[in-house]
Amino acid sequence: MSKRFEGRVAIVSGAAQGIGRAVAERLGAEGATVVAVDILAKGAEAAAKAAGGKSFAVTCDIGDPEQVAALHRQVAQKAGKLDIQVNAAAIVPFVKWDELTFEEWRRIMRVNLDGLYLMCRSGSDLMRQNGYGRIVNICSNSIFAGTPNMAHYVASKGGVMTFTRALATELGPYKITANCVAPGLTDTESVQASPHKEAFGFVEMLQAIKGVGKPNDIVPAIAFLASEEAHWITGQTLVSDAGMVRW
Ligand code: 4PL
Repeated sequence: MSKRFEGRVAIVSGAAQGIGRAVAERLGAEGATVVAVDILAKGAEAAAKAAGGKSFAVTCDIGDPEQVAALHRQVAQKAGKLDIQVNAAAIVPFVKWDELTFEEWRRIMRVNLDGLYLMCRSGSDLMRQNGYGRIVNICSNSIFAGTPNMAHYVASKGGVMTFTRALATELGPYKITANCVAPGLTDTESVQASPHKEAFGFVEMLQAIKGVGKPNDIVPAIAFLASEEAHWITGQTLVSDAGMVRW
């Protein structure tokens, strides 16, 4: 295992499960001090332990401005800096169009888009003190496919992509990159807990390369964009979905 993240401090949100958990483990294995962030306290603790070294957990609802501010204050105090932030925290809903309400729309926007903004706003303020930074936001190939039963999620992830473009512009002067990875349907706890799990066969039919996507299939794209050598790439969205969408 190469050690691309020795000496780096990396926040991973949504670290309790799924793609976030796999990223936390990989960054830790490659030498990073991982701040494992999740609203699920036990899961965040387990992820920090799995990441090893001086990694630690912070319980945080990313939709709450005060909790996000407190998170970054704690990182500054305990780790002294912030080099990398992988924003994987998101809610993956399954709601039939006829049952979608404004309240449900807002529940998803609050975390997937408002929460991402809050994390990037205060995380990048901390990175600017470094003159270095890597932000990797987790998008979804559903923004290209228009995946059913999650119109609000698709809208939130479209916002993730376009916000990341603007963020790249704003943070370029500080040598901070901001990019997205857009996974396809992936075998995570959130997907297994929802009717999305019934879609694996259909999704596989559309993929250029056959198989069921696992969190560790997505990790390499994220780790690359989080690495020092990806310095010439910013504002981009990299699709990692075995070729389900290719347009
Ligand atoms: C193709 O991001 O990208 C289902 C559930 N199917 O969350 C997703 C596809 C889902 C997706 C997604």
